[in-house]
Amino acid sequence: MPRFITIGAAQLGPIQKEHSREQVVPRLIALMKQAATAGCDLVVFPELALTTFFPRWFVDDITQTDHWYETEMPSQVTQPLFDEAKKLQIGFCLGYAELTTDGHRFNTQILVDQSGNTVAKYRKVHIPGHEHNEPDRAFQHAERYYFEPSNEGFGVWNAFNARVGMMICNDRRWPETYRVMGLQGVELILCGYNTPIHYVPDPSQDILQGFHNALVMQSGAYQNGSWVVGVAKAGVEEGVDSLGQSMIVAPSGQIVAQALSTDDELIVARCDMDWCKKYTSTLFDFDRYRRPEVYGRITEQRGVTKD
Ligand code: CDT
Repeated sequence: MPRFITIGAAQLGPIQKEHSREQVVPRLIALMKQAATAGCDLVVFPELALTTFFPRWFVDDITQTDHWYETEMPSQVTQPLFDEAKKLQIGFCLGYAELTTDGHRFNTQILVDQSGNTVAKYRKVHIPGHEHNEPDRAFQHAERYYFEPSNEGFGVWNAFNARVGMMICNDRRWPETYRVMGLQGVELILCGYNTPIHYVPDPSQDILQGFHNALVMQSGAYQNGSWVVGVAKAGVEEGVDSLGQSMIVAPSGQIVAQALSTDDELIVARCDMDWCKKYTSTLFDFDRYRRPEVYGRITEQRGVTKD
């Protein structure tokens, strides 16, 4: 009996600095309603979906930035999203900045089921960018100042009648991310991202951003026999252009749906979780073919050694 999940990737256009959560949440609800009309069981929103991508500014006193973070989820302002999900019987995945009661700051993504209950929380593991102000840059990417890396790793949860994992933005560039989930039988990986196009120092690399975005998610999907849903916050936000090209990738590595705009845009695919087996029971039958005894360096060392 095939296990289909109809999934909506709800790309967001820019959220400017002055846009409040009270303005953003109705945008998310509008996309959620579109997804429900399209028959979606689950709708996926981007990384830091409630605010502008604030790590582009450096502020000397981090406590002055608390307003960018959520201290509770749902909160009064995000509760309508949970209520709408319950009413429409649709699940969702949402990225936001989390400030815990004991003062820890994480880049977080949650999975909420069709009853409006949070069933999983993931905190970003690979934190890119820099931790100090770099005034020579046109804009900052100070994620390492704003967020601590999670040590909780990559969980996989039973949800939506599938094995579901999550990753956030830069995580998608690392093969280890997918493989750790692959080893837990993942069938569906949900990923929000904010990818500035002009961050790379060599401008000739700008045109490769879209290629690399697709490359990592397509290869991660194929090599682990999993669906991957990558969802962007796109367009020109506070003068910084960010990649769109949100996509849904099949376990074959093929892109089955892709956003065309850099605005709020929903793309949809009907995803058969049993397609995963075509890869995980043949070429990527881990139990049969993997050789962990010769992969020790992957966990034993961080950087390159040449001796
Ligand atoms: N948000 C995020 O992780 N963005 C990174 C770009 C970082 S450039 C320092 C990405 O991998 O897309």
